[in-house]
Amino acid sequence: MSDAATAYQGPQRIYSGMQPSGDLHLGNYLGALINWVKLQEEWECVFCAVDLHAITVPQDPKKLASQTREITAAWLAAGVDPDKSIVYAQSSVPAHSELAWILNCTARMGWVERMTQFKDKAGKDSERASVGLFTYPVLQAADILAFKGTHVPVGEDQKQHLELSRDIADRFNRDFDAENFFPQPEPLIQGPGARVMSLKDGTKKMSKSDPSELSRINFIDDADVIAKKIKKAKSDADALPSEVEGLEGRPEARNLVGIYGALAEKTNAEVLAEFGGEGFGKFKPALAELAVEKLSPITQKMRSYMDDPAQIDAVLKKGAEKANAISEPIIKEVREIVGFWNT
Ligand code: AQP
Repeated sequence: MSDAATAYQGPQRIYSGMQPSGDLHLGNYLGALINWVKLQEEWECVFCAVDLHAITVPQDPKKLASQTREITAAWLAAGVDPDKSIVYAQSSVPAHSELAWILNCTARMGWVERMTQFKDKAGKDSERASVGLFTYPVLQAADILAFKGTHVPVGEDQKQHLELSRDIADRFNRDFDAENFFPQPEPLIQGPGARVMSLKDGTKKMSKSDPSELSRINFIDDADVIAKKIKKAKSDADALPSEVEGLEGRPEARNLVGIYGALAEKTNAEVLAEFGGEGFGKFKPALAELAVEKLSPITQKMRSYMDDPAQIDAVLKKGAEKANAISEPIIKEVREIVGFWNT
C-alpha cells in the first residue's frame, strides 16, 4: 500500500459496478460478483449498475431500463443483499456526471490514451468511437471517488483502469492542495475466477461483446445450453496434466481447469489432483454438471425477481436515496475545493 493510501483517514468502503449492457456471463460472476457477495459480510459495500458507462456504445433506449433491472435481479439472485449493501443505478445519482467532468479536467490526455481497453473496444475505427468511450475510465474514477471508495473488487481486466483512478485521485489532491481528500482506491482482484477466458479462444477474455454466443456462459442459459457450450468449448487432444506446470502453453485447458476450480472453490492443483490423466471427454461433462449445479439455482431466482419488476425498482430507488446521501456531501466539498461560486 502506498503512503498516500495509508494516510487517508476516512471510512473504508467497497465500491464496484457492472454495465447493464447485455447478459451477465460467467466471467462477471466469477471475476466480481462472487466476491461482492462475500465482501458484504464484512464491509460497507456500494454496488452500481453503471448505465452511464453502458451508453458509451450504442444501446437500445427501449431495453436499457429493463437491462438495468435484469442485472440487478442477477445480483440479488447471486446473494447481494440490499439490506446490507447499497444497490442502485448510476444515472439516478447526479454526483457521477458532475465529478466525471471535474476529473476530466484533472486527468491528462497521455494517461487516458494509454488505456488498452479503449484500444480494444474502439478497434481500428477509433475515430468513430464516442468521446464517452475514450473518457470511460475517468467516469469510472468518478464513480469510485464520489463515494470515497477505498477498495474495488474487479476482474483482472480492470487493473489498468484502477491504476488510473489512483493517479487521478492523487493528482486532484495535489493540484488543489487537498491532502488525502480522496483515497487512492485499492483494487481487490481475488480468486481463481479473476480472469475467465473465452470458451472459443483461451487467450481472449470472456466478454459480453464477443459476437460468438458459444464463447461465454450467460446467467440466463439453461442446463442444456450450458452443457452444449462446454461440450463445444475449444480444448486440445492431450489428457489433463497432474501438475499445474503442465498447463503451460495450453490456454484452453488452463481456462477450463480454472473455471472448474473457481466454481468448486478449489485451486488448479486440487482440480488436477482429481482429474490429472483424464481426457476432456471425461472432464467436460464433470465441468458442465458443476456449472449447472452452481448456476441453475441463481438463474431460477433471477427469473423470479424478473417477474416482479416493482420489487427491483423499489430496491434501486431505496439504493439511490442512500447513494445520494453519501455522495452529495462529498460533491459539495469537491465544489468548495475547486472554488466554484455558490458552493
Ligand atoms: N472474463 C472475465 N473474467 C473475470 N472478470 C471479468 N469481468 C468482466 N469480464 C471478466 C469483470 O466483471 C465486472 C463487470 O464488468 P463490466 O460489466 O463493467 O464490463 P466489462 O468488464 O467490459 O465486461 P465485458 O463482459 O467484457 O463487457 P464488454 O464486452 O462490453 O466489454 C468487472 O469487475 C470486470 O472486471
